[in-house]
Amino acid sequence: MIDQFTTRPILNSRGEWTIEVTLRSGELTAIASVPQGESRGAYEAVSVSADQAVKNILEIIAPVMVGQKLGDQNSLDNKLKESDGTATKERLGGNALLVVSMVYARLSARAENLPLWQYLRHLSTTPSVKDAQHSVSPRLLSLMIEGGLHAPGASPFQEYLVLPRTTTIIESVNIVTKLYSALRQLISDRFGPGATHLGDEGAFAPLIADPLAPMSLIMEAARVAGLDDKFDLGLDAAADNVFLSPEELNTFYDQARANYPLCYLEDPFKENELDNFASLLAKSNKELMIAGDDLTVTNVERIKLAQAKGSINAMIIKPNQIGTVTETLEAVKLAREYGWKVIVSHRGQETNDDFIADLAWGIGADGIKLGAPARGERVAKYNRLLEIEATQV
Ligand code: 2PG
Ligand code: MG
Repeated sequence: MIDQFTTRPILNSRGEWTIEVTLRSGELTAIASVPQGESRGAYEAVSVSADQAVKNILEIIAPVMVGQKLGDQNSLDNKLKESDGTATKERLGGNALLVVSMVYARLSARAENLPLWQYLRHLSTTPSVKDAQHSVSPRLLSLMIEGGLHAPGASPFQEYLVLPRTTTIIESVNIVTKLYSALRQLISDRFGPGATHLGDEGAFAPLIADPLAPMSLIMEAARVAGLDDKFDLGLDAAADNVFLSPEELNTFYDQARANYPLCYLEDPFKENELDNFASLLAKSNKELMIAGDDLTVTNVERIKLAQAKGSINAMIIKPNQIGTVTETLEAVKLAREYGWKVIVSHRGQETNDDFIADLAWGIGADGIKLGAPARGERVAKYNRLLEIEATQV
């Protein structure tokens, strides 16, 4: 049973306020905190200010929570949704609801003496995942070069990612750390040591106008490090913040695919351009993952719409886009029914909470998208993935 509940504002990785909640049940304690998006989709759950979230949690949510039994995520999340009562979570805030939902999951896992990923696996409503004792490691999508809203002045596109061609996290991390280091050297040699500054997610953000140049820099660094056949490339265009026409974007994607081993393309068009997504998917080979993020916002209504239009074959999962753990799992279930790949993702403004690593493992995600393998709030997730992998038999 929950007997103590505290919350307070803490800082996120961009020096802005977010919220942390501590929950106690007898001797057991769990803590959780929530991230915040920078390039947010218009259909995401509404976030309120950290001060308002603390107030809402203490005055409205805590009285409902204290005395609740642990281990019933579904009914807890339903109570949270009912207390808010809006479709967009605008009354109490998706951030206020999610941090409570997360900390409840973590404390429930502790009460059942399970690692969080296993507790989440038991909740997973996808039969093949639920029954699996362990899973293949999620594929890493690691950020090497960033731009867009995360590094204004650099590339108009938000994220140049690498996806190691290996089956374990440890081998993947070895590849991305070597590549990150080679890339730092290359950028420093080519543009001067001052050019190795970082964007908000810890990746390099060189001020080069040609949007294909980051791909060639990554491949050049890979050749130097002997890694050029060890990964594929990915791009999160975050197209809602890119001022190019759909025709210009299509030309760019054609060029990128013709010249680089691109296997992943996220938000290639704006969130309301479902038909443009669909045309790109129709003309692509099956190997290219075309993922919705701002398009789908972990929301079953948006997911159904994207399916009806034939827009995507992969989807980003971000719990704070929707506001509770249960709704996150419902979104995963539906995406799986449609045969899409599912990729759990961090956010632009992170905390050291590593919940998403357990989530990725728990749902048997196809991938997990993280920042660069540097900076504490990003490294926390890598290290938790490594820890979970080390316990797999
Ligand atoms: C994205 C994310 C994470 P943000 O667009 O995929 O990289 O960014 O949290 O700013 O929406
Ligand atoms: Mg995105």
